[in-house]
Formats: sequence, C-alpha cells, structure tokens
Amino acid sequence: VGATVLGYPRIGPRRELKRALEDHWAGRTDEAALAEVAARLRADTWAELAASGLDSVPGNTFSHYDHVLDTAVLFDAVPPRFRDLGLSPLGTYFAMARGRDGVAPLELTKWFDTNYHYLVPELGPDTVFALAGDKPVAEFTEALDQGVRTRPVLLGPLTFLLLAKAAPGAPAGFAPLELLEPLVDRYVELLGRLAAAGADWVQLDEPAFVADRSDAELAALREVYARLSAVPDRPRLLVAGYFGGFGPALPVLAGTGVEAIALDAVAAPEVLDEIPSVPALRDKEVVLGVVDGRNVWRTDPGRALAACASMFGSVGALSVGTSCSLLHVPYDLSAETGLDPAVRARLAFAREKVGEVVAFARALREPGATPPPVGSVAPRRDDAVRARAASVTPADLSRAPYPQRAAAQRDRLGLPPLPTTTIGSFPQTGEVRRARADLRAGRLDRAGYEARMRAEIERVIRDQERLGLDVLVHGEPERNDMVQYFAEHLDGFAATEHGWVQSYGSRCVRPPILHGDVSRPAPITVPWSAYAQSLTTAPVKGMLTGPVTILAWSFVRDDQPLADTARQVALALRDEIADLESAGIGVVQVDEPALRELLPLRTSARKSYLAWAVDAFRLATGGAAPATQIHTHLCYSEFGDVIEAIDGLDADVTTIEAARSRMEVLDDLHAIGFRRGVGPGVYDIHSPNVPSTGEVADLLAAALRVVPADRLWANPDCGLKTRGYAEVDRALANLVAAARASR
Ligand code: THG
Ligand code: ZN
Repeated sequence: VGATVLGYPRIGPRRELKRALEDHWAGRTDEAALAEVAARLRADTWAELAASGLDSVPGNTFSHYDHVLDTAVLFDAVPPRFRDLGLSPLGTYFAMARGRDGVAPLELTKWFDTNYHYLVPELGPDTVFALAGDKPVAEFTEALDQGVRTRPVLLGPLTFLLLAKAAPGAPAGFAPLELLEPLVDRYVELLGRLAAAGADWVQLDEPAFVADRSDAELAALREVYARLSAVPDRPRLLVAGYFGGFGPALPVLAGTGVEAIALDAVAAPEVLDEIPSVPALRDKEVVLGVVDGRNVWRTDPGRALAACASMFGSVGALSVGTSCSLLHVPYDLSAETGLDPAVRARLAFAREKVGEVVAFARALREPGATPPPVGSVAPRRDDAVRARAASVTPADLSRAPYPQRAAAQRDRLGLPPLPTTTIGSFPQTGEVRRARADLRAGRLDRAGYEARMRAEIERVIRDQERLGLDVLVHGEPERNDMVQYFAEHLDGFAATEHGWVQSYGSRCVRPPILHGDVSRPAPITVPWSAYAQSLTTAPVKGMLTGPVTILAWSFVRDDQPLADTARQVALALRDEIADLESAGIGVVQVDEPALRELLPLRTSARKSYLAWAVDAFRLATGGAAPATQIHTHLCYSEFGDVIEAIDGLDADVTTIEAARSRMEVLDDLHAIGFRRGVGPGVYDIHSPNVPSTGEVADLLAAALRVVPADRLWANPDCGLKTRGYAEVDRALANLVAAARASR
C-alpha cells in the first residue's frame, strides 16, 4: 500500500514567494534574487515531503504564478502581443499574467469550483505548439540532485485545451480541442525527456473529466491515453481526476494502458461503488483520495481505512492519497497558536494531511499501526440556532410583491431615474491599513481605532456628496476581507493567523474556519452604517456579504449539509438587516459574488444547489420591509448558467459586472424576463483606466435598449478597494455626469 499527495502549496509557509514576487515586480530585486527564493521553497518542499514517509513525492508543484500558465508557456502557446514585448522568458511569463504597457493580460478565472484562479490560455488555428520550456524536467533534475525522485505533475492535454479559449482573432466556431493532436505530440516528447532524466512516474491531471463531457470528448480521452501509454520507454502514468468523480470517464481511462488512476473519494464517495464495477482496474494502481485536500478537518481514520480496505479485491494495487492537490489548504497547523484547542483538535493543514496519508498507508500494511480515532471533540452546538433554523417557513422567504415594494421604495427614497451608486468599498488608504495593523499590534486602542474609522467614513461621505452620487456607502474602511470580516464577528467561526491560501498569483486569502453552529452575538455593521447615515440626508446603503459567499470563501463544516449551514448564516444576516432597518437604513446590499462559483460541476446536481442557495439569500433578506430596498451584487463570472437563480433572489436591485463584456449579461436578463432594478457596471474597476463621460454614456445607452430608465442604475463594476483615489474620483465624476446627461 503506497502513500502520496496530488500536490502541495507553493506560496511559502510565510508567503515567502508572495514577497519575492512583489519585490521583483516593483523593481526592487532582479530575476536572480527571485530565483533564489523559488529554489529554496522547492528544496524545502521536497525535503519535507521526502522525510514525511510518502513513497511518491509530487514534483513540478511549484509555480511562479499559475500552473495553467506554466503549461501554456511550456508548450509555447504565447500570444504574439506578449512575444512582441521582447522581454526575458520570465518577463514574458509575468506579462501574460499581469499585462504590461497597455498589453492586456490573459483572462483570470476560477479553477473549477474553488477560490483559486488560473490564467486562460488563448489558442487559435495558428498556434504552433513546441516544447519551448523545460520546467518539469528541470525541477525533476533539481530534486533528484537533492536525492528526491519526484513524480512530476503535469496538467493533462485535454483539461489544458478544455480550459483554454479561442484567441481574439480566431475564426468563429474554432475550438481549442481541435489542436489536440499536435499538442499530444509535444506531450509524447516531454514524456521522453522526463524518462531520460530518470522519472519513473508522471502524474497527468484531468479534472475536466469530473464535469459532464460529450461522447466525442470521452473518445478523445481514450485516444490520448491509449497513445501516451503506447510511448516506448516512458515513465509510468498516473491520471488524476478530482473535485468530483470521473463517472463515465473511469471505464474509458481504465481501458487504456495507463498504470494508475487517482480518484477523489471525498467529493465523490460514489467512486467506492464504481471501482469494483470496472474490471480493468484489477490491473491498475488506484490512488484513493480519502484525505480532503480542500478542507481543513482531520480525517476519520476508521472511515478512511475501511474505504481503502474495501478496495483490496477490486484494484491491482492501492495507494492512500489526498482527494486533490493540497494547494487549497494552509501549510501548517503548528503555526497557529491562537486557536481554541477544541477547534484545533479537529484540524489538519497540508503538513498534517501528509502525516495522515502516511499513517493510513502504514495502518493498512501493518494492521497494528491503526491511528487513534478523531471525533472526540464535537462541533460547537447551539440548540437555539438549530431550533430556529428548523422552524423556518416558506413565508420567511418571501417579501411583498415587487410592484408594491417598488412603490414604497419610490415614496421613501425619492430617487431620480438612473440613480447613481457604488458597490460598497472605497480605496483602502495606507492610513486605514496602518490603523488596522496598529490595532492588532496593540499600538492603538479600540477607541482610537474607531475614531480613525469614523474620520475616514466622514471623508468618504463628503466625497460622494461632492461627486453628487444618489445612494451613498460608508466605504468599508473597517473591513479587511469581506468574508473574513463577518466571520470575525459571528460565533461558530475561527480565524487563523498564518492560514494563507493562494487565490491568484501573489494574492492570498485566509479563509475563516466555520466549525460550529453560527450565530450573531451583536450587531456587526450597524454602528458604522448608522454613523454614516447620521452625516447626510442622502440614503446610505448598508453592506453585507451573503450566505453563499460566506460559505464559498470559508472552510465549511462537513458534518451537515451545506444547505443547513447556509440557513444558520442567513438567519444571522436577517437579524443584521432588521437592526439596520431599526437604525434608519433604507437600502441594504447583500453581496453574492460567489453564487456562480459553488455551482456543481455536474449539471445533475445544479438544481438542488441553486434551490438552497437562492433560499438562503431569500431567508437573509425576506424579513425586510417593503420600503427597504434590497440590492445584491455579483461579479467574477459568466452568469448565463445561474441567470434564473439571480432572478430568484428577488432583490430589488442587482448590480453586476458587465463593463468588460459590453453588457452581454443584460440580454440574458432580458431573455428570462427580469423585471426589477439592474445596475450593469459601467466602469471597469479591474483596469486603471478612467472611463470618459462619453464611454459611460455609451454603455448606459446600450443598457437602455433592454432596461427601461426607471429600472436602470449607474454604478461601477465592483468595489473600489483596490484602486486609488486619484482615478476613482475622476471616474465617478464622469459616471455621475453621464447619468445626468442620460436622464
Ligand atoms: N475575498 C475572498 N475570496 C475572494 C475574493 C475576496 N475570491 C475571489 C476574489 N475576491 C479574489 N480576489 C482577491 C483579490 C485580492 C486579494 C485576494 C483575493 C488580496 N489579498 C491580500 C494579499 O494577498 O496581499 C491579503 C488580503 C488580506 O489582508 O486579507 O489582495 O475578496 N475571501
Ligand atoms: Zn464585485
């Protein structure tokens, strides 16, 4: 019985890579200095994994930014606009990730249903693949020199092409999958080079096959792996599927000559039933992913060992594994000194999960070595919360009919047509961030901190009044991350000190740990919003993060359905809205940017997800009076798949990212008969460009073709937190001018 993990974090236990990257990008260090940090991180990872007792250590898990970008560059899929910059190879690589001198970067998008983002390769009929790089080979040799024979991890050719998009100039109808043959030629070449360097195993990741795939795609899977396994003198092949089950792809893969298949028994426990039904697996090695690579809970050894043991007659050889790469969890629990011991006893981060895999494999080899059971510590239980969640009725999810609400809101708010607003956050100045750091370090007391935040709120309110915006926000200076902030103020969540997880490139998040029943010990946002409202006669919008997004960006408990957890979070938010109303707030925004992210990869599971997700939002907002205007905000994704759910949220106003896509989302909304307020973003805040009044007016005119003026809002695409005041003030002035002109 073997032991392995499918991948490992790479940002560094203390985010060493983040610092090294940002120093390099700012011009403070050269490529050699960055290379030194990168090499040290790789060496430390190999040393740690080799010493841990794993009998196969994954390689090529390091990346300067993203492994999909690595793959594109490896095979020379570099669009001309980056090549033409004439930079060093690493400079070109970073230009693809971040853009440069007016050259737009590759698109960034979510890696399956995770909070990790990859860069979308751009491929066209004229893309010529060549084995231009040698990263997997060089890192293999680097590790071997250190005495560790790694198993290089490669993104599989099919998933690479399925994640890519047609290059801007490609003919209509071009699909990247058309490039499969020449790409597989390059994989053949790469396998040869890895074998020559001494690799005896290679891991090919094909997570695209845990989603629904066409018969043609399944046929392509069969052909590709039949072809790769027919290569003479190659390393043995492990094909990995994670974030779900391979389903119909499993017998297809098992019918090829690959030596091993890794399956995710956490996201897809049904693989335990499927494995015995595929006879071809009796000649294969199966890496059974029983340790959750995406969540932070310790694994129950009894269940994991029983699952592994039940496979013995059905597979040729067994390895214990993680469900997916450990990229999605923090490094090391021992760095966390402030956690409640009762919560801590239930946790395992990447390092501890490696220990679990090793211990389980040992216990299967030597039945005496069974690790002690976990679960002696139960999740925090709050009977009042559970009783309240159990007594929710359909009436709690429904507000008065929209026309009645719209009339009440018109009377109360008296807004002009095309009202202007922003999404919530204003630029976070150095002063604001310093105040938060000073409070944490004890250099500033609570009263001093609150005084600074109030001063900032007043500044932001006066700025918006001067600009002439109609619905104001307090600017959120008191918040770090929109999920972390709420988690810190709710019972049932724990925060980590060093629990960083890469989100994209050098950017990380510290997902809170939702470990028990959730409740709100005291109002969270009410004092800030009420203070802001006391400064102005214009309506101030209260700002909350919705239940689905709070779950999506936290580590969630796995001992009860997500729907039940969502309901508890929704009830806490419902109370917050009631308190905002009592404090005189007439507009409340409940953000759900992650609504699309949690959408199941298989269509068969989508309906039930959307049902509970929509219900959670409606439970949070359903207690609001008709005259209270509920906004929601969505961003980061293609909304076509969830457009009916957006309608189902029943928000009075939906602000949505749209500036980049020239308002395509409006056609979708129009098509389903969306009849409430809409604010398609008319200022792309992901770019430092300041849109002119004319550009904004054009976007508003485009929107007015599908949305009547009494339902259209003018607002930016997203929050302004990451921008600077110089550009934001000018952009908002132009936005207000354009709205006025359009009126
Ligand atoms: N919060 C969380 N998840 C997210 C986002 C978020 N996922 C999607 C999207 N937004 C990802 N975008 C970002 C943007 C910026 C940063 C992280 C994710 C970022 N992080 C700081 C860093 O790495 O320096 C640290 C932030 C902190 O101090 O908490 O800038 O908004 N949860
Ligand atoms: Zn947004």
